[in-house]
Amino acid sequence: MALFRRAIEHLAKGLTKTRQRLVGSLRSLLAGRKVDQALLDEVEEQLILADVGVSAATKIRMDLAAAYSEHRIDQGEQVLEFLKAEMKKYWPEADRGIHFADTPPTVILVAGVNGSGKTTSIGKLAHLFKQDGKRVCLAAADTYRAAAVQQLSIWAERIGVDIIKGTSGGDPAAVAFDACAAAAHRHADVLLVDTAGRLHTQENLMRELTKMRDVVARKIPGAPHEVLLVLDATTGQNAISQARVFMESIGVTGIFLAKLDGTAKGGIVVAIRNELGLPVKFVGIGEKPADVEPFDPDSFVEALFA
Ligand SMILES: Nc1nc2c(ncn2[C@@H]2O[C@H](COP(=O)(O)OP(=O)(O)O)[C@@H](O)[C@H]2O)c(=O)[nH]1
Ligand SMILES: [Mg+2]
Repeated sequence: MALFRRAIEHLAKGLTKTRQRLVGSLRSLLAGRKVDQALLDEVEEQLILADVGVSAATKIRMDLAAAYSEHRIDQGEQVLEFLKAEMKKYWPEADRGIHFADTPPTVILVAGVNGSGKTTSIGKLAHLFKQDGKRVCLAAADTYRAAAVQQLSIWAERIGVDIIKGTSGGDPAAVAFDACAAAAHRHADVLLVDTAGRLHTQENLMRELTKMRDVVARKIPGAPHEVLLVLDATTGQNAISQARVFMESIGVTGIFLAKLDGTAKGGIVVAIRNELGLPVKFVGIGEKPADVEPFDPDSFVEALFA
């Protein structure tokens, strides 16, 4: 319970902008009003403004309208309670945890466009896993930019985990391959593989990532055990279309939603669930190693409405 509360407080801080935007405006809209169709229209509009996505907002409005006609909600204030309960139900069966390999190392490929927050999110995950007592290795397979390798090295040093690097400009798949061998040799529990987010063309990037996937699978049976796609929450609906491309090409198993602290459009979490059907596994809420929380709908919704 104490842990749950701490997660909510931590999340609530990260969700300040979204809460002010979404819940703040809903509260003032709903205060002292009786529910009617016009009010429900306004609620729907606020949800869309917070990037919940049109289809999710429409569905929520329909559920609200049904509850209204069945006299389950009548006062504006009850709408908030209804929304809270409704949003918690949005992630019923989703598998949010990391699938760890039966035989370590668990290989986690981390993909996403440049600047989405891959390297930072890898640092946070490494920190989280290390706190759990796991032995963590990082693979610097974004070999196209020297700065990228250096950035990951700084994180490795900061957190105190191993890093496997290749030669600058070398073959990223070769780095991933060597990192698998090294991680197994060092009895690592988890290997986090950083990848490039941009090549000359999107096709090139997807081919490169697919190759990396295949190489890793050849070295360690069952790998990659997770393919996490890092999305930048501040890019709103753009993130959704990006995700579709990655999903088609490399088979994403979950989302790391970064930079939730930097946006008032945190409703994107609902849109991801509704439009992509992919589990958000972690959210990033700042730039420090500890600024990450495993995604859990109950604590997320409590934090949003805190
Ligand atoms: N506020 C905030 N900034 C973040 C978060 N995650 C990453 N960033 C910042 O986003 C920028 C790009 O991150 P980086 O990890 O280099 O992205 P990459 O190109 O995908 O590897 C950096 O300035 C990070 O500090 C987050 O959760 N919150
Ligand atoms: Mg990077």
